[in-house]
Amino acid sequence: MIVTVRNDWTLAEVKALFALPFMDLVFTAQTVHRRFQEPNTVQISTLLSIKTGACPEDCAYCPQSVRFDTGLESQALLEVEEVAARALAAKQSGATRFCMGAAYRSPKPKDLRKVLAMIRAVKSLGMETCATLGMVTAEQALDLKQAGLDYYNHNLDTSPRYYEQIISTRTYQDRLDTLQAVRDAGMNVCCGGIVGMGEEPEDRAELLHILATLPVHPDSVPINQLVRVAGTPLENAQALDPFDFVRTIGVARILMPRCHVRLSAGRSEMSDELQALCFLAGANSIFYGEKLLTTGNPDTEHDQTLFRRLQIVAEGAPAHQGVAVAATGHASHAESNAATA
Ligand code: SAM
Ligand code: DTB
Ligand code: SF4
Repeated sequence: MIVTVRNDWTLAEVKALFALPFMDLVFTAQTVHRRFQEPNTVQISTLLSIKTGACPEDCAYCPQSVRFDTGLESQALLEVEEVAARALAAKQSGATRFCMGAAYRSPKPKDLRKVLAMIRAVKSLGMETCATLGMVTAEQALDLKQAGLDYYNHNLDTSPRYYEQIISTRTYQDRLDTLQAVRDAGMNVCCGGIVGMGEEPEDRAELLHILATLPVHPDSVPINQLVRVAGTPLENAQALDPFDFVRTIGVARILMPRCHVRLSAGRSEMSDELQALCFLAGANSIFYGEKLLTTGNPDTEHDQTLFRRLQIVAEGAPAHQGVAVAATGHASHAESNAATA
């Protein structure tokens, strides 16, 4: 099998991957995974909500929108020292990347200055830095890059068609513009979406098609399963067939062989076996720590046990630290654009 990194996938090809028999899809995804990624290795990110709630946007999935009564307590932008202390604790428990999330439509200049100080503080701990602050301009993206921001997370969330039913306060094009500003500033792009919002299978295919035909594939692709939060318009969304979640991971892996596919929100509702299937289908990144932004995530002890049971090691962490529990004995990432299996 010839495996090449491509940006010219057609929607028909993406749909054909989704239509593969489940075992064929997982087998193909794992084969691609092993050509481009370190097997048995998962990258560990920790999330911190640095500004919580009272967001003016109307994203129908989100507990932080000011428009929905979810009982969430708002929290103003944290102090730099507190963020640095939380990052240090995350590092000590095995995380290599620290992601700071803020419930903004887009950051105001005064707030951005404080976030830049947070980025410098986290970077000085030797961690990779990531932020998700809503829309940013080209100038703001350059400021973030200069402060030492490695990754910027901004999701497309779903297909353009279904997006219209989920968010009205910013357009799909706004999101693409932010991604371009981030790319142009030289930062790594972290961009994915949410599944289980009541979308059709075609919407999942279209989302992945758009991600896989961006000028450059995102470096990280978070695949979130909707966390159905009471008080949001999607609180009663129908649960997705777990195999369709795995299919989404597998197709993302095949389309974007070099990226980190992150098994993101929704792990608290997944069995260990389902998570293992996601890793088999090519997921190689997770959020680690007992909270995502405002909702729960598995206990760290539980994740450590899961990693030990699956002999998964944390990317970039020495074996004695936290979740790094075994050695893989495998060579480094495949480096060429095309590999033959
Ligand atoms: N406010 C910024 C923005 O929207 O770009 C950054 C924070 S926002 C919470 C980051 C991402 O979290 C969203 O784009 C969405 O993909 C994801 N998210 C939010 N609520 C979620 C939920 N209930 N379930 C799954 N993912 C969710
Ligand atoms: C992403 O794609 N998922 C994370 C991160 N990027 C910022 C956020 C998930 C949020 C889940 C709902 C919550 O905890 O508020
Ligand atoms: Fe605000 Fe981001 Fe939540 Fe949308 S997803 S309501 S922009 S915090």
